[in-house]
Amino acid sequence: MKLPSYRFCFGPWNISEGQDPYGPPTRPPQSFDWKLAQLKAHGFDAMMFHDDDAVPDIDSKPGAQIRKEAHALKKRLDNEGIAAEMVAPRLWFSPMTVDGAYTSNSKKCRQYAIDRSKRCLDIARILGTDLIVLWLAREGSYLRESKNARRCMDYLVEALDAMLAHDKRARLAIEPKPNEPMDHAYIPTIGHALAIAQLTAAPKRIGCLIESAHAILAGLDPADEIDFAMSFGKLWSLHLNDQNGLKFDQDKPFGSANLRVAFNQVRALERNGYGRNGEYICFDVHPFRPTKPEHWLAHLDNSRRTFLKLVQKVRTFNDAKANALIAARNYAALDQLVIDHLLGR
Ligand code: GLO
Ligand code: MG
Repeated sequence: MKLPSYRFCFGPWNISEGQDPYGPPTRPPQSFDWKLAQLKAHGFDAMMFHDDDAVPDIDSKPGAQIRKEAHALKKRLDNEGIAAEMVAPRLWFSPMTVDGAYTSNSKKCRQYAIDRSKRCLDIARILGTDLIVLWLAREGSYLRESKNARRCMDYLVEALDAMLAHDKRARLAIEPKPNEPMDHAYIPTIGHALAIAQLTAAPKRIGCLIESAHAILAGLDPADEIDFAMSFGKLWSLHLNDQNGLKFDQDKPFGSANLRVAFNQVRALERNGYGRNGEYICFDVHPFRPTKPEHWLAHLDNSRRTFLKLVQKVRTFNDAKANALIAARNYAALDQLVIDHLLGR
């Protein structure tokens, strides 16, 4: 069977070193160059970037220097034949974003977040992508009374509008996540993302990115989120991974915790034609902490392998039989049809 021509990517942070809140790295730090070489050696097509993955120490550099370094990176990517899928402002590391970025209570901090986002837009333009990803990490609250959520919606719209005005061709893909690092995020689901887009000056240029684990953490089925977003033509990027229950964000390999949920995500992508407009399949996955350096990229290779195998499973699923069972309301048999198909008998 001919495999579909999906294109794949990941970010430098997906070759992580193993640190967690309870322990230090378990693998030695590696340079960006090494990570780029790995991406290429493993046959991926594009890289996702945070603004400071592209231009390190971005906050300490003037605009001209940032642009110069972005141009140099673009040259290197071109030489390697690697595309930049998107650029995302990393708005959760700076002392200015301790209590939120766009929704901080401090006007000065909100302005920092907007200015930094504009730099991110400039970098994306230079790297040849119009896609900006907004994971709204600290836009939420640890305690309900610490922020005015109503006012925060205005702040978010203000920030989105400032970005839309800064680059008239840019598209903003909101990546919702219901919690972590915040107790509660203000834009926890795709529905929230698409709704707030309507309050901005250019709703057409705001779409979304679904991450499997984030949907699961919101108590939702990622396949339904995909169908929902794609019925609006709004799924502009995707972070496939997996998640075992309502715990911390685990970023497991795609299909690792629940193969059937993964199968249904691929099914939703296939029936909606994801990728036809140039969208990439991105894996936002991390190595298990005990992983040895020699197996450092296995979680990425495995995620792609599982994805492609599931594409085959979707394409060989007996739809006629399934439809007959649906018509007969024989859901027990339908259930088993899926299980047998996934098990390969
Ligand atoms: C964390 C997010 C994070 C983003 C990345 C791009 O939970 O999934 O990995 O996807 O920073 O903005
Ligand atoms: Mg993600």
